[in-house]
Formats: sequence, structure tokens, C-alpha cells
Amino acid sequence: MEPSVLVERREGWTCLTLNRPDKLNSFNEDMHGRLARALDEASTDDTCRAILLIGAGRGFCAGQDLSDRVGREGPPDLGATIEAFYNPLVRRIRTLRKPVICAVNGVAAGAGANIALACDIVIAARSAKFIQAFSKIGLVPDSGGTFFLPRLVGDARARALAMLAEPVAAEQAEAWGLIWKVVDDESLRDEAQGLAAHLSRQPTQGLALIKEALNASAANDLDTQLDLERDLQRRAGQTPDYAEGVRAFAEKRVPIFTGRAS
Ligand code: T3D
Repeated sequence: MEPSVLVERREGWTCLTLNRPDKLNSFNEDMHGRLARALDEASTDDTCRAILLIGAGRGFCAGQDLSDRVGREGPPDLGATIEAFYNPLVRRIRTLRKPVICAVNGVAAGAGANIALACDIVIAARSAKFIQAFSKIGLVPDSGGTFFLPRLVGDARARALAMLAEPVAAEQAEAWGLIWKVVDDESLRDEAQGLAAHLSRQPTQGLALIKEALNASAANDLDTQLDLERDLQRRAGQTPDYAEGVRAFAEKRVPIFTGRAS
């Protein structure tokens, strides 16, 4: 049997494929475990400077595998699975000091939609759709949905999306600012891989600091954020890639960034 997450190391970046296509790549514990390990490995692997997350088959991810929730005795403690699996996954993606690109190749539902939104850059196939499926089974958007949605699309749309669980087509998602961009289905893989390869040649430490600043901005007031920008810029200015960027500018050539911290 094929593993539930495929890991492919490319030159400078890593592709992680959710691989349970007959279940629309919905999450079971095995897939959670493999994805967590793969993200941790990509995080510590110095040769990996960007991560691409995509789904196998016709969907990206349909959230929790509901067949694992059928026929159990008594009400489950879903808070425990959120604590054990979904929250750590979202925290891993948000704190990983490398860009994480999500290529949404088909339907992204429930936690699958919100895990996509937790990624740094979301690019979707024109036929993809995003569904906050939770309310249809009596649940609350999780995996950061109640955090990301209002910040990305505003409170009015967030409330309707969460309560109505209507699908949002990829083009609508792009128009609303829910995702970065839509591409034709047949070009999704090439576009996403090109983006990962591009990011793997950029100043990785600088990108990590950008990520840190934007993550913090959701909770900070302007003064706090200005202070943070000062501190992060101080660190960025000490990286070899900043020195190379300025040198290359002066010499009118393309910079060669190593991504190294020192
Ligand atoms: O439980 C906890 O730990 C709490 C955490 C919760 C996090 C969550 O994500 S809760 C939300 C769970 N997800 C959903 O409610 C979505 C359920 N799926 C759907 O609503 C639909 O499948 C889709 C709208 C995503 C796609 O519809 P469609 O018509 O394109 O495909 P389909 O025919 O419904 O699904 C194709 C197959 O995938 C089908 O299997 P079959 O009949 O061909 O053998 C279907 O059962 C399976 N599948 C789809 N989603 C799931 C799933 N199997 C298990 N779990 C799923 N979530």
C-alpha cells in the first residue's frame, strides 16, 4: 500500500502529497503522523528552502476522515483530536521558517480548507472549491478557520461561509482575497512547482522573518508591530543574503542567495 503522504525531495524544495485519493485525502491518524514528520524533516533539512503541499487525485483534502467517527459508542472528545493533531499541524505550517505553498488541486473541505489557508501562498486549480463543511455536521470551523476567514475575507463573508457551508469556487476565492491565485487545472502543478523552485532560490532567512512579522501582525497594535519590524530588520540586515542582495544590486547582476543564517 502506498504511504498516505508522499515526500519528494527536489532541488532546493520538497513536495508533500496528501495521498488517500479514494477518501479525497481526508485525514486519519496515519496521515497526520506522516505529514507532521515530513514537515519537521523539511524544517530541519538545510537543502530544503520551500515546501509544496498538494493532494493526489481529484481533491486536495476533505478534512477529517469521517469513517473514523462512525459507529463509536458515546460522544467522542473531538477537542482531544484537535489538540493532538489539527492544532499542531496548523502551528507547524505557520511557524515553519520556510515558505509553505499549497496547491489546491480540487475540493478543499472542512479542516482541508483551513489547512490550505494556513499556508503562506495558496494557488488553486480553476475547478477547485473551498467548503467550510463543518456546520453541515454540527461542528465549528477548526484548524484556524475562525482566525483566518475573517482576516482574509471579512466578518460578513466569514460568518456566511461558516454557517451556510456553501462551496466557494476558486475564482471567487481569488476575487475575495481568500487565496493568492487561480490557474488553469492543467497548469497547476507546473505553476506551483515553479513557485517552489523560485522561492527556494530567494533569501530564506529573510522570508522566515517576513513570515514571523505577518504572523504577529494579526494580534499586534501598530506600535508593537513597528517595534517588531525594527527588530526583524536588524536580524535581516545581518544575514549573508542581505549583503549579497546589496552587492548584486551595486554590481548590476542577479544575486545568488544561499539562504544561510550566517
Ligand atoms: O473529528 C474530529 O477529529 C474533529 C475534526 C474535524 C475536522 C473536519 O474536517 S470536520 C469536516 C469533515 N469533512 C466533511 O464534512 C466533508 C465531507 N465530504 C463532503 O462533504 C464531500 O465529500 C465533498 C464536498 C468534500 C466532495 O464531494 P464530492 O461529491 O466531490 O465527492 P464524494 O462522492 O462525496 O466523495 C468521494 C469519496 O470520498 C466518497 O467515497 P466513496 O463513496 O466513493 O467510497 C466519500 O465517502 C469519500 N469522502 C469524502 N470526504 C470524506 C470521505 N471519506 C471520509 N471522510 C471524509 N471527510
